[in-house]
Amino acid sequence: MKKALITGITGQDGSYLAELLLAKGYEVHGMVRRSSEEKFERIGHLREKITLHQGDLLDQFSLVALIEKIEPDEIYNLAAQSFVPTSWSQPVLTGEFTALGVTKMLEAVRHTNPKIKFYQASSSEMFGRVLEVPQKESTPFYPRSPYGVAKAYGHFITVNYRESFKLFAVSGILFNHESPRRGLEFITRKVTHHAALIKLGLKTKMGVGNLDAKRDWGFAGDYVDAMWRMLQTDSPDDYVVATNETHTVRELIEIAFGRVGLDWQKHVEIDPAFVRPAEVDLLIGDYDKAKKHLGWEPTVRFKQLIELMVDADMKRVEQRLANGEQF
Ligand code: NDP
Ligand code: GDR
Repeated sequence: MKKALITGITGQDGSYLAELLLAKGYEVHGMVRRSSEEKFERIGHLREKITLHQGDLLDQFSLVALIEKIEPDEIYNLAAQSFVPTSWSQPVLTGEFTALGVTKMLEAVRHTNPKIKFYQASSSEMFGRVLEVPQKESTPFYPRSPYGVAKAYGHFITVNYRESFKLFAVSGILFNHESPRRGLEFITRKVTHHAALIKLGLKTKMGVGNLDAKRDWGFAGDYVDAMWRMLQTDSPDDYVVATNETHTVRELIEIAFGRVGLDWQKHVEIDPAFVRPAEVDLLIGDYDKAKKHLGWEPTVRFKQLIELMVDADMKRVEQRLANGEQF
């Protein structure tokens, strides 16, 4: 039985990856931060099947101790400060978690067991002000936020440890991926959740920032499968994971509100508080290499993804109402 350690297991991707690895027969371990109250909603249904350990990316020895204890075959480093706007208000913390945290994980692997296969969660935000359309593995980076800069560091340190120490370390350059488990502050989930709240009469307005930003949005369940595939190859490499389709925030809102029969223009307002100091205007990924080398392709397309998220939010809000919750 293979053993996997997932950092960031309480996040969107961590929960889908844990499900996937369990289905493949893995023994799944997750690293979680200590907090005054446990918030494990996304992995609540898996609690009996996985083992959780306390640890923190900021604490080098906690990482070493964890690897020595678990002796994993594979490590998926998904933990990060992942919200782009927070990276302007907390740039140092973002650098500590999202950039240096990767070196701490790689050092822990190198000093405990360099045979462990290591996955680093890199991001299309590294392409930033894009220097090529569509973006592929060879496209140069031009990050536009402290988050993007930190991820570029995480990417290159992963490549460097592969080349310097012959670690089986891969960097998955994943474009935006979403699901009903997406955090409420990210634009897809913010929109689908608000569509449900407004439809059910619990809110009337939603403030947003830049409607013209374009993203390549895929389904998180598909993307964690690509992560796993990257660690099953004969030699470590880097891969873009995307859908090769791009859509504006405006289109996203149109589809989500349309799904519940609302005219979005009556409910959506521009709020400058959500406009970023520097924007990534356009992202669209070329996943040809992942298709050829990993046999990976997305199965859920944009409209289907947004509609399934709206349907899930409608159900969830209706359930909370039925339980007598106040909004
Ligand atoms: P989430 O924000 O949902 O999850 C982030 C996870 O990291 C949480 O489990 C969080 O724990 C954990 N974490 C944060 N800081 C620390 C720390 N110091 N020590 C230990 N754990 C920590 O992110 P996603 O699941 O969406 O993304 C997973 C990874 O993929 C992230 O690295 C993200 O940057 C990257 N990525 C995501 C993309 C996307 O579109 N979703 C695209 C490309 C890359 P807690 O619950 O305690 O907060
Ligand atoms: P992103 O995702 O920054 O691409 O990072 P997000 O959903 O936050 O923003 C996407 C685009 O929507 C525009 N936008 C708004 N965004 C938010 N959050 N709230 C708003 O009100 C709003 N209005 C417009 C943004 O300006 C942006 O252009 C995500 C994260 O998961 C990262 O961790 C990951 O690396 C990248 O995707 C790939």
